[in-house]
Amino acid sequence: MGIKNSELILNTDASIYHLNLKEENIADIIITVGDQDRVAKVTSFFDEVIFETQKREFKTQTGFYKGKKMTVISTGIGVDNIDIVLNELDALVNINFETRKPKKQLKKLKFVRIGTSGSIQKEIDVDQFVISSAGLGFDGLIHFYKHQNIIEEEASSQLIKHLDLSPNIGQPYFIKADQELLNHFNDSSNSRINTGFTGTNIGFYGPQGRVLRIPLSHPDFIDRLAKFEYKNEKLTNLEMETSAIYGLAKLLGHQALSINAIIANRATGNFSKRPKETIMELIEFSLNHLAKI
Ligand code: R1P
Repeated sequence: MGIKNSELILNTDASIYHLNLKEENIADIIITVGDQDRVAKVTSFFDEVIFETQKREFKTQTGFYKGKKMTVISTGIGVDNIDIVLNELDALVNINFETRKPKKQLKKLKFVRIGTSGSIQKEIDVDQFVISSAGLGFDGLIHFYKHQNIIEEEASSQLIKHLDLSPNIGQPYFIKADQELLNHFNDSSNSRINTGFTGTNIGFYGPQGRVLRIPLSHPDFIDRLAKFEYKNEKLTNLEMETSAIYGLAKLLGHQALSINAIIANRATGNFSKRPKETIMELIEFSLNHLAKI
């Protein structure tokens, strides 16, 4: 018996439930962005767009950039949406929708997130780019799946000790980027590129140490994160998707890399004066590297 209708949900046109996509609609290279309006910004560089659809916050366009087929999809905000996007895109290529069973020959997709983020290091200022060598998940998503050997145990336990969070917050974990993609994008001749650990949390305010009106349970959270070092690498930035993309991509056998435009610096209190331009520049940088893959 195949996967039940309640678990692998298909629409009446046989597209997958949330994304409204069929296998033939997507490329093997997938660019994820948070903001649905960023999809068209990415494809504004394309030679042509051959497919597009949208359901809820999940907008998809597929086309060609310098002759290479790519799909751009918006995930909306947060790891809960990443669970949907990664699982449904994998299902499109690796589950036979007729038999409702996993295919024998599994396909490997390349995921590149082009996101925005806040730096927690003074020297990584606004308008810089950060490539995440690892995602640090505070979300717990990965623990709902059976997993082995995908968490960097030593780094995670050192950080847990260093942060000393109350037990009701849960235990953060490091998951590495795909090494091949990391090497490909890590352009040392480009002075805007930084690499480091990216913290992924389940909220924008308290979980990233921001105070508007509600005081924090751990007021020194960001300071402690900024001081953490493991094998000469620091926690560079905070956002809301990377660790989940890294974790699910590893579990499903895909490659993933997250690159973020720094639009806020939490250490100096600055916000970019040209966030739109910086994001466009990161998109161009990412596309040019993807074209050479
Ligand atoms: C918060 O403003 C959102 O922006 C960042 C965060 O990860 C979160 O999704 O990324 P995106 O600009 O890619 O959405």
